[in-house]
Amino acid sequence: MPSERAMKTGSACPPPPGPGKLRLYSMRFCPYAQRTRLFLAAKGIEHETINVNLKEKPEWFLEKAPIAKVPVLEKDGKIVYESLVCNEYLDGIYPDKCITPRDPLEKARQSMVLALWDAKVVGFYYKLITAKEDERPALTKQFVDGLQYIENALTQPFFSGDKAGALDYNLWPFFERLCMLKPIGFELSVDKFPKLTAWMERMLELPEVKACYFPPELYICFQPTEANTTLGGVCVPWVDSAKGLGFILDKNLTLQEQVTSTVTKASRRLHYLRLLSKQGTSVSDLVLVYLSLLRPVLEYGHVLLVGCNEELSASMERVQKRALSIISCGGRRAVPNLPTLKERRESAALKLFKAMLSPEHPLHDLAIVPLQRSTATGRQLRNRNTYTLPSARTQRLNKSFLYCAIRLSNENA
Ligand SMILES: N[C@@H](CCC(=O)N[C@@H](CS)C(=O)NCC(=O)O)C(=O)O
Repeated sequence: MPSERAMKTGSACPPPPGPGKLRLYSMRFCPYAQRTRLFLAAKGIEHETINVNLKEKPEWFLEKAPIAKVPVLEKDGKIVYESLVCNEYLDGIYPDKCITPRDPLEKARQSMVLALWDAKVVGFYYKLITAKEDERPALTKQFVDGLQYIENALTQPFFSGDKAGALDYNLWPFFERLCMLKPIGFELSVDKFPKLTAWMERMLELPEVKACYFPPELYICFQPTEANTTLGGVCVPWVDSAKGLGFILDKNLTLQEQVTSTVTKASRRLHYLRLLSKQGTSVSDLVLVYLSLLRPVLEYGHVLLVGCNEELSASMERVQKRALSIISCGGRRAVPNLPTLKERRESAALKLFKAMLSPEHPLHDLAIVPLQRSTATGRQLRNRNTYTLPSARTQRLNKSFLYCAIRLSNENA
């Protein structure tokens, strides 16, 4: 079983694998490590996996693997690194179900296609992921031109012949990740790449591919965020914090902090309501003041608070109750029934989500990401009115606007 948490700097070196046991050092989302995971799965090799945090590499990992990259194999005190080397090594020490071609010419052919991949495609793929908007058209063209070489190299159902083989497994991880280019406008089209798209469908059916597969939404979560993003055709830079209408929105801001800040600001404004009430302002005018001066503070960006807990929700609701109590002079005057802030939050979240489903909406690209599932070629598994909620890795994600809005939409479908 892979170690639950990736091991990082300062972690103790795990004891070596027992005699005859194989260990893979990996990183869950590394395409190169996936090459080796595919070989291990296809050959049915028993092994253990240790995931390594590549941003904070453990000291012991650097000692074992001077190249400092995954995948790395360890067996009987011996270390092997580099994905292609690892895979050939696996075929060497576990000769059953040999995947590497034995015929020298076929082996050379497969290596040459991989060389084309390295020279003409993969670099543009990585550049595209982090490219600025104005760099994308040229990079996309180079990427598409490079892919054409790979399309042309596919002359049988699989790159390796009738069955998937080394070249298929070594290329596949990058195709599984093509979904990461969708938000920036690239999709592998059937028209332009009929052979590659059909190959992808075939690959997705293989048990070894399924065993090592991650759905698009997971890759998109792990996308580097240095790149600018486009909303409604406008390039929007990623920032760590932004100020607006007296609020500072920070990437580390918690729902608790945001709610506390809005409640504090709104509560201060109750003072004006009290003054106006003492001066004999009518109920209807006081309600107007509440609706235009106070409630907007409580509702600033409230769709983002749709997943907040009961306690936070109640603290906002209390401000509205105090306002209504002031307007009603402690219950002596009749006041209109106002919807709860929670009801308004949920209906605003639902309304925004529905609007985002329209391709014209500037936030459309953000809405469709969670709705794309498992098919790497971009088929949407969308059931007329309900949407499949992708699994959320964290509570925070699960409580975020899109997840809550999808749930609300499904409940209302
Ligand atoms: N040529 C290597 C590339 C492996 C590679 O780039 N792995 C990445 C993760 S996807 C890595 O370990 N990066 C760590 C680093 O560069 O510091 C192979 O085929 O194994």
